Amino acid sequence: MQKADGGRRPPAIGPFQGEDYPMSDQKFLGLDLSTQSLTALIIDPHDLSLIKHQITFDQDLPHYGTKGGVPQSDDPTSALVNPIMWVEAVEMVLAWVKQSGLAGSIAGISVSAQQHGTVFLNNEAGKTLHMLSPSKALHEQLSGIFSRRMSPIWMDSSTGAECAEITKAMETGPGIMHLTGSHATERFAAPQIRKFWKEDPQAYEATAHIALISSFLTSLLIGAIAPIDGGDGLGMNLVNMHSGNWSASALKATAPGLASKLPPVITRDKLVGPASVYMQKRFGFGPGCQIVVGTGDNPSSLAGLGLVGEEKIRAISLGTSDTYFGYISQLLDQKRNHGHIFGAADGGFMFLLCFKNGSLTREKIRDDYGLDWAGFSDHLTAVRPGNQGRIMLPYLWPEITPLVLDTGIRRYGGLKADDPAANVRAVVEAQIMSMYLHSDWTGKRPDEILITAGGSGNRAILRVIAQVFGARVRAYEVTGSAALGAAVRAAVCWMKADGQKTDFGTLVRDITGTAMSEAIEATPEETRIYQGENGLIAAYAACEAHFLGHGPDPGEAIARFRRKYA
Ligand code: XUL
Repeated sequence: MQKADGGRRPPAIGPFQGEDYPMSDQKFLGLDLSTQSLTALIIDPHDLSLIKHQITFDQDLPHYGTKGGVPQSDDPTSALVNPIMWVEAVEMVLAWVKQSGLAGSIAGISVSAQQHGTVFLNNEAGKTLHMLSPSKALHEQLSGIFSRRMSPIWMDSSTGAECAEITKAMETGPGIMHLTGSHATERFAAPQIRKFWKEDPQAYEATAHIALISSFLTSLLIGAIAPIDGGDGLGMNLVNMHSGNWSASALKATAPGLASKLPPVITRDKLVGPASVYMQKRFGFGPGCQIVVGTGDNPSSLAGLGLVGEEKIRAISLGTSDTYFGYISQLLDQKRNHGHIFGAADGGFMFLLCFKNGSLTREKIRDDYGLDWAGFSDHLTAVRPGNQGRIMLPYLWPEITPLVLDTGIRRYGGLKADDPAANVRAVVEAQIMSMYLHSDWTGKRPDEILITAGGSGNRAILRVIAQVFGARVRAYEVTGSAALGAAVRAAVCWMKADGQKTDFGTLVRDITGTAMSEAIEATPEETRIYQGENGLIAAYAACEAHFLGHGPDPGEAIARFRRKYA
């Protein structure tokens, strides 16, 4: 099926070949491309084994000159990555899968990727992906398929003007938030596409396909342009969350001719094609190996934590960015200034708040005071909850929630820069209180919170989360819930197609076994220091409102806190 542009449609899915994989040979591969690394995780849902391999962009692909996975830029609002680096990373991890001797047993694969980043492909892309030569590496053959050399990623916040334009163009209808689940958001695909169209209309014109990073990597696996899933698709400001299709008014507000450059949207996990002939010949996957639609790292984490369908337990990911998220079966349509609705693997939804000043900010404070993580944790525990009303607004990078472009650390309530322990406590309290404050629209406060990603190993940070939220907190000790989510999504979708009984919660519990840490709980007195009347959250909110220019000097709010709690 040749398309007019010379590209090809995704291959027909063909008869499901579950019988090619006897039980002992049903392994599933999750590929998770985060900001800083690419992880391959192989799970076996029958013997419950799990093996993993990771490559880190800065160390393993030094020729791209990245720091934290992104080339350095003088403009703090810009974050662009060469997509061929991701392709080379895929080549490296799949070479590991081949070496592991397990490729032939892999029945299904799915991708998880950092959300929002866009990859712009020319009209050679479809054909080239289909005709790859197995004797050559992926990145050696794909450098000619891009119509834009650098892909904007989620850390880019340079599209304020385009967000305003899109919002205005859509204000006569129900509005962009009601339609797409998010305000026009700097890092989302629509404003990024609009900016590209405005700055380089010719290159935009030469773009035949716009992919998200998750659909781009899936395209590499099936050898054709892959669909976009609703989990990642709702992070574009382009999909109508009520219908699950592209929104005509959002497309129109974004850039001309956009509909023809976008693939179909799939709103629940589905097989999208077999591994391409190239993948079979070069890396040893079997002809029956099926690819499950790729998604964003957050919808994937939701699956990897076993929370698809679970509304009482919420999750916090302490990664490059920190996120607070949870499953919702019904759309929440409260008026709100922050947060997003994305799709979930079962066709339901999830809410998410993203905080850009996550682990990199904690690391910077740790380094500024010459500490290691043990020292950081000691300081964090040494200071009493509430930090005597000393408060920090730690915007070392432009912040997403709330939107702050003017970077820097602001200190209130007598917090002195030369006091390491007070600053360590202040940065962590600020991060967690911001999560609590800005998630007031997400329904009932949770009884339990699961913590994932790099920071989840730090029990001192987990304790602050328990104190601020007043919830039981458990660390999820399989670092990499997004990678596990990718593997588990591949398994659940494939096994269901094979007629086997399975669901996310059971499979994740079985695979992770004892990987959930003992619960950490705070005392009610500790939580009252934050949530009580005139508590630290109220004082923090006053500092934030003052800084954002819509509140009085927070001195009085801090004094009220001190009178009651310090
Ligand atoms: C979510 C977001 C980040 C990225 C990178 O909206 O921007 O969590 O997905 O992890």
